[in-house]
Amino acid sequence: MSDAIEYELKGDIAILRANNPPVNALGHAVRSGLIAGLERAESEAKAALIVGGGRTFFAGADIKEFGKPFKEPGLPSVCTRIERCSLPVISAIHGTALGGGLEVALGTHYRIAVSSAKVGLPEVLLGLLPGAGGTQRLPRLIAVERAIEIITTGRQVGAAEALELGIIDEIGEGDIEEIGVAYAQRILAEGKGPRPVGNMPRPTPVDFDAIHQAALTKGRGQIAQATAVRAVEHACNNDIDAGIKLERDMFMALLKSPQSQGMIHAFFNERAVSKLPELKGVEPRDVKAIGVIGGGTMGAGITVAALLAGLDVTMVERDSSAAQAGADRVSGFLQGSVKRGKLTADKYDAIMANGFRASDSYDALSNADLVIEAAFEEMGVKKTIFAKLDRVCKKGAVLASNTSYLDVNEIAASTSRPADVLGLHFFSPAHVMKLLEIVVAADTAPDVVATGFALGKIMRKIAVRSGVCDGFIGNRILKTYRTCADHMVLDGASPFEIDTAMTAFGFAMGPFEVADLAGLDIGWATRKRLAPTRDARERVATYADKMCEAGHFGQKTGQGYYIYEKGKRGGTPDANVTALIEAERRELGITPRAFSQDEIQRRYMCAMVNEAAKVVDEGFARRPLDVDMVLLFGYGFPRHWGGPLKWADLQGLDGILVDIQSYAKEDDFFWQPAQLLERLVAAGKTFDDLNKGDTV
Ligand code: T1G
Repeated sequence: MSDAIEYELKGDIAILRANNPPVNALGHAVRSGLIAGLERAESEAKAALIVGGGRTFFAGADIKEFGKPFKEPGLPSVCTRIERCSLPVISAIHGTALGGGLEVALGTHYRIAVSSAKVGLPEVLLGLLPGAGGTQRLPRLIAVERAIEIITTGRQVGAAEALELGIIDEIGEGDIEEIGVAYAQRILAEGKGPRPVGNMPRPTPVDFDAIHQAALTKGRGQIAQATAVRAVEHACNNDIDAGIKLERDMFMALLKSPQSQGMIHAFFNERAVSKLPELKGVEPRDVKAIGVIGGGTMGAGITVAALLAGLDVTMVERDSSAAQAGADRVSGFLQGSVKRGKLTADKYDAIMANGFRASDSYDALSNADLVIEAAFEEMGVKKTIFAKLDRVCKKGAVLASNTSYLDVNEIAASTSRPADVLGLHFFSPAHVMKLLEIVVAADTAPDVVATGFALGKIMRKIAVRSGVCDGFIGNRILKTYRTCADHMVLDGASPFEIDTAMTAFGFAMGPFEVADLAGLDIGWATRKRLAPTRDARERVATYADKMCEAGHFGQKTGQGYYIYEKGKRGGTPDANVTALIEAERRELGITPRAFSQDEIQRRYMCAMVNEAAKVVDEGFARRPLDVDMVLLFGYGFPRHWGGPLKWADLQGLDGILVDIQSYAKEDDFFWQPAQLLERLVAAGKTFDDLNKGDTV
């Protein structure tokens, strides 16, 4: 017996206990151990119990095995072997039974869980579909529409809902193994034998064509969900063995798809990104009470994110009325969490009574372990604030700025303790967006960097290390691909065509819709800030300045690239913008030309990849995966591509370089090929090779 599955005979019950920490992934040793355990149980027991050791039932197939040579027994055959066991087989579920874990449970004959357990088939979140009978057994066990919803969303289902749906038979309390043994003994006492799900009637067909189309539309380019719908359709038209074979073929096809490679890249790297070798063994400073300077949208959002993470927060504003306004904003955000069921009313009361206070005095920060400044984006304001913090904060307090582009080195220099200063760049709305750029200045101490990452973990953010350059990682790259979009507008594409093209690529919104949402005045201020040092060769679209001069800042003024009508979702393209663009083309002597959707997407993405490669090569991002995680969690990059540099690897870097070189013939200032990209192509390597430690 492999020690990945421990075997223990307890009376008439053979216990097969998973022992593959941390999540009992169904690797080869576990799969072999299950088969061996069943064979032994059939020789000496009257029932078999499958249970997870440690903190959880099986969390699914071992994703680390994907892409490696396949080793029998495969999970589908393990589940079928369980189902055909001559003894009744019971699963006892705690923690999470996900993917192949739930498929193992569906292969058993009876299922019991503790109330805190969760089950699910999240394969679509990896660009896959359940590949070990999940699409065939679940719709036999529960209503087919419910099965499709669970499979195509990949969501986790709590024990109570699982019981109500029929996924599990009972909910028990206490030690999972004791519950499982007692349930198995009861099954025997009641004279119950095996109850194969696969022998249950085929599910009743539903309108699969309509559901398939809806899955394609909702998936915005993703294919796994729609493919899974067709797999469930096979369950309606085939016996279990034939259905499982068809499902496996579909699974293997998806496993080879670029989308699955992209989503598996995202899965592992959203975890790897905050594990920096340089921080190994570096102890973060203790953070329990934090201060937030500023009660505006960002300050209140950061405050709420910290409060929801269990931190004590003191907000400081310039005077008592601003402090009250900030407190009201915090209260409003938290009441929104209560309304959405993310926070109980009692917890809200406790936070507002004990965990939060607003003040107009910096003295209130004298005990803060860490302070985050979220005030007006102007260097003079920041320096004044940090000088005050330097005076009032205790020794060892970490002083952070939420600035989105100002030089953190300069901010640090306005204090007597630059080693305690870093940037913590949150993304708006800060209590919703997962990304946190940890901006490390020249003098920032390693344990202060570690404290930034520890705070990110407490606040359940995806924390990414960034060096200090204009825009750090995300906004610097955004400026480049946004400029590329403006160049295409000057040359003939419309903002609306570009938005359509990039939503077809998989973004939730195109760049001009995003600009309208964020506020056109932000870009306007940036263009004015950079104008004095701008290179004469740089092409800058000025039509947008005319929109801002007319007070059209986007959604907040009801008009930007689009016209927004009260009560109506989305906006309507503004014909005035088209007129402004045409006028600018005439001034520049440009004869507009057509852009296909493919060309728009290709240019946009090449600009993004090229700048990202420079950010990595210059050391502002530690690895290509860091850039991928920034774009995924801060800029709505479609997860099924894994991030811009994973997308580039999947497309082929040589083709991307060729395209950039051809664009450079039109504009060799904007399109300067990244040297890292040239080196990778010359060496026949990928960005992922760099993630694995390769160098070029
Ligand atoms: N395979 C390999 N490693 C895994 C893993 C898995 N399935 N799940 C987690 N890990 C690693 C993870 O990378 C991390 O590693 C450590 O375990 C702790 O994870 C045939 C084909 C279970 C809810 O998609 O959702 O079954 O960083 O930090 O926050 O149809 O892990 O420590 O080195 O996330 O407590 C389907 C994925 C697979 C579940 C626990 N299953 N995992 O969350 O810990 S495909 C999934 C999760 C499949 C079949 C198909 C979460 C969790 P490291 P963690 P956590």
